Amino acid sequence: YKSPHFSPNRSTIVHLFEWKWSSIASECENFLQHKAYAGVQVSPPNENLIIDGRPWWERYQPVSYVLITRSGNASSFADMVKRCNAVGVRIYVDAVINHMSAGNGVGTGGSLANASHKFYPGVPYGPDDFNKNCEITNFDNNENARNCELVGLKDLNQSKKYVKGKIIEYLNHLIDLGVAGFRIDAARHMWPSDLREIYSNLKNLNTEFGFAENLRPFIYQEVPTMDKEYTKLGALVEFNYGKSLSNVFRGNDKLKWLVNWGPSWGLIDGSDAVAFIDNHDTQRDKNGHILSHKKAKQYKMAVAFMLAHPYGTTRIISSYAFNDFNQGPPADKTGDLIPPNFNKDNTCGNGYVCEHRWREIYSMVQFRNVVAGTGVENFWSNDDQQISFCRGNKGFIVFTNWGDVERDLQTCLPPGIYCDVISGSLKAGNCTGKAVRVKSDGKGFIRLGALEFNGVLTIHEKSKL
Ligand code: LAG
Ligand code: CA
Repeated sequence: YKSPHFSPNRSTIVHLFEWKWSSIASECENFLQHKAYAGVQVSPPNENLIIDGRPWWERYQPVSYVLITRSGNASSFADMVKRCNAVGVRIYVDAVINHMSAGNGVGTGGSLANASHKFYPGVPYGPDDFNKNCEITNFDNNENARNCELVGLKDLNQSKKYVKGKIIEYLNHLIDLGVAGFRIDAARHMWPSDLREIYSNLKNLNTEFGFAENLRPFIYQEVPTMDKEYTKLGALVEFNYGKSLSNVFRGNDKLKWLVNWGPSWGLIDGSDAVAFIDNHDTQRDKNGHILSHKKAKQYKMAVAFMLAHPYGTTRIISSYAFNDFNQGPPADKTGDLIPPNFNKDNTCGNGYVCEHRWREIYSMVQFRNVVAGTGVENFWSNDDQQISFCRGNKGFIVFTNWGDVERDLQTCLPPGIYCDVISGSLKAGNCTGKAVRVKSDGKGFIRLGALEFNGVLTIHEKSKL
């Protein structure tokens, strides 16, 4: 359950938050495959409660497991998975299986939700399929956190065979359609023993979509603290990763300490971890400690560091712009989603930020693929806010968070002239950014000013002129 089953020479999952299935299918074909992205995390595909004002979080209020949402229906979902797999991009589903909706009403597929009496005829679930009425007040208490309601969401009783069966049926349907795995929403609020049984009843990945025989789905669980009970079952999203790196690149900690980035910083083992800077929840945190597109220079540095470092399975979010917590994705008056449009320079319009289309970010995804299998070597720091390191003899990266870098540094690369893929890119043999001359001893003279647009410089095997 811990392998994402990426295609060869690919890495990184991009969360296309609130995108339509038809837009994701085109994005796989037109952009993601060419930039060597490995996968897409999609918003929950199952029917959700329609909530006034259409906040993004209505999708975390399930009404049934029918595949009808604002992102599309079952056939557009199936078409997306097929087309993305055909170009080597895997699909991972956000699986909301801990609970059903908190409110009464109608779902995106027309099913009723009678939360007051716990009837969800679209599944169907009835009152006996839920835990007691109690609110989660103590996240550290397993009984309370797992058998009570999370922010009022009706809490399913997964210890019931019937409930497990419905969840298994839903996830297996998605595996039949060709998905490669699941983000398990609110995993901390379910018993590990129940999750184990659910996972073990999942089918192998569908070989019709190019997967080898006998592959288990990739499972990454939303668990806020490092917890051995869950790492036994599958991978975990590592919240401390983005917390610590945001702190570093905000200038509250020195870059030089990144020399031992990894479990020495209190992170879980990299092979258990999905690493990310921000997600759809943390980018909306009131305290603002987590870096996001809203603080672009530092954010791009943190993402570049993540993608340059071998730790974990990396994930980035692709956002729409928002001003307040509830604000939903771009939509017209009838509530239909408005997809992004695309500018000449690759950026998105119609209210989408599209971090995954920023040159600094997709160039680092390529860097990660080029240097795969190598380690961090020749870590250098000025004993403060400037660092550089090599990935084997294949790639080299420099950061400054304070002061100008103007010196010879060991790049570990064979002699030649290389194009910095952060300030520009290599196009038809020409470098549109800064060039670095690597001498026969592997050293190159590096200029990276503290006030430049980006605080990173990156060269690698495939950026050689
Ligand atoms: C998650 N991970 O484990 C999701 O990443 C997170 O986005 C989900 O919460 C949460 N678990 C439940 O699936 C989101 C919003 C909440 C929202 C909830 C249900 O962050 O704000 O709650 O989805 O839609 C909202 C209101 C609450 C209200 C509740 C019930 O914000 O005030 O009590 O709905 O009506
Ligand atoms: Ca629960």
